[in-house]
Amino acid sequence: MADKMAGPRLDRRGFMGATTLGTGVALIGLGGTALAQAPATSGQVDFPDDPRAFGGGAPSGRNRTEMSLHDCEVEGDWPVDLDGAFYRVGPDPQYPKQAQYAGDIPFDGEGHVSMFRIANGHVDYRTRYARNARFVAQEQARRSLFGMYRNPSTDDPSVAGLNRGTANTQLFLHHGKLLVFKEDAPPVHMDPLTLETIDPEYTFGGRLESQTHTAHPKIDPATGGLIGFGYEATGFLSRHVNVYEADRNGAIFWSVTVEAPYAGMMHDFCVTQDYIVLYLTNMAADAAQIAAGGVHFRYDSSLPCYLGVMRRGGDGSDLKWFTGPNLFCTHVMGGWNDGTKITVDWDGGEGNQFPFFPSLHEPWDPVKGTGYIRRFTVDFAHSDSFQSETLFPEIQGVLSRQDDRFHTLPYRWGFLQVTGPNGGWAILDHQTGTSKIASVPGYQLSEMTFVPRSPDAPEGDGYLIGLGSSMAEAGRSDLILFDLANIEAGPRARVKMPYRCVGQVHGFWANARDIPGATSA
Ligand code: V55
Ligand code: FE
Repeated sequence: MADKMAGPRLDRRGFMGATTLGTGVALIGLGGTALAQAPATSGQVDFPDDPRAFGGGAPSGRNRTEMSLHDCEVEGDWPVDLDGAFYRVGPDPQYPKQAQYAGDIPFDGEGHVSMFRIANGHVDYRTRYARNARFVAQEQARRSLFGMYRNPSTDDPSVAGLNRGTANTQLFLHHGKLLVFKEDAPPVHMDPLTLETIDPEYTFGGRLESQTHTAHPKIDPATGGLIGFGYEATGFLSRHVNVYEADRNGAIFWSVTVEAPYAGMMHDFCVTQDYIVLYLTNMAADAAQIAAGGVHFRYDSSLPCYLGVMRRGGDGSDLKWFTGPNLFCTHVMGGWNDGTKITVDWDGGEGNQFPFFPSLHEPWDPVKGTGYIRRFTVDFAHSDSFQSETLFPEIQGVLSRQDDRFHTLPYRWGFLQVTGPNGGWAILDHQTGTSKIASVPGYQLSEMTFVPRSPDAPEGDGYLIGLGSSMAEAGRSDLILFDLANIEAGPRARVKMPYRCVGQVHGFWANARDIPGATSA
């Protein structure tokens, strides 16, 4: 991929590029500006050669192949008692865009889900597209019918009013269902073993009030319940945010709709035992840009970002929007509350972290876009604004994670995707304030997911799992497992894939005991 990109593109790639989106996805795009030499439209499936175009450049920028590989080749010491599935999802362009939309951004690719089913030291691999309304319509038409990222005015008239969701960002196993998310639509429900699409628009039995759903819901470890939200909840460009909680069986028992100061990207949120913590970034929905045929968002550094806090289970009237140092935060690492005092850790930059969305006031700045762990603190009862402190200043990265069994609670271990040439997976110890980096020489690593050594293992006792791309082998993929008890020894085990796997944004680990029908072969 790198060799296909010229000059200034290298900065962008060095910043987030393949490190963020994993194998096969070049994180570039012109965000609404037409390419100088748009490819001619024809009936043939012919992706543009220009790597800046949607799905363009080397074939590794897309995959499009639904695969099954029974009994992959494994190396090293796969823990025989590890029994579960590692799921991943990312955008994988189904069709080239119509010529005038070739400048669309990678975030608009159709969601391609992959699964490594791991049991008894054996690993089976399977991938399937999320067959939602958009995918099926385009499959039948044998061409792209949707225009720019989250801009329905650019769609083919034949798909007017159809769900535009791409199911390409993150997935969760909850109440036995694999739910695949894109933040502008309800989830797609897929079978967690076959990856067959069961419901292209899952609404929790009709009880989801929001028209949208975050890619980053949370599971409360105390109850097993699912807490999620949607922004632009009551319609395209609406300022409404819906927050809900479902029990461990997926029954929504709390749902409240509140209003944000403006419509902007709210990618992730934090749930504590007592509070919901929203974050509105100044990646603002831009009606004028949308009307002009561009992408949904424009970065507006003059707008304040807001931390929105309300009690869980209330009617939403206690919601307070706090301002603070105007940081562009994207992913929550962890958070908790101690009485009315709330702490939330994010990865975040001083400026826009997404170079492919247009900026209103200034050119994209790679230094301001660089992510660090930002600890936000606020007293719900007494503060007028929130405070921020940068933790682990020696570590720069994106896509922060934790041992998800400790979300809502005080936590010790955090993980971060480290950007730059010596990239890898950072392991952050909040108790000692120390950090380590797990890396594999010659490999570029995608986002990692924490895997508990056993379902009841102590916090942080387990593994990090994720994909690596071998730079010397044209990006050929290994599934890599580090044992957190001994990262210095390098990967404890690998799956050697015979090809470059489909790219990803995020991944999720599910234990076999939570997957209906999973029998250890
Ligand atoms: C993100 C990803 C998206 C999106 C909005 O990583 C935000 C953040 C893959 O799509 O549409
Ligand atoms: Fe995300």
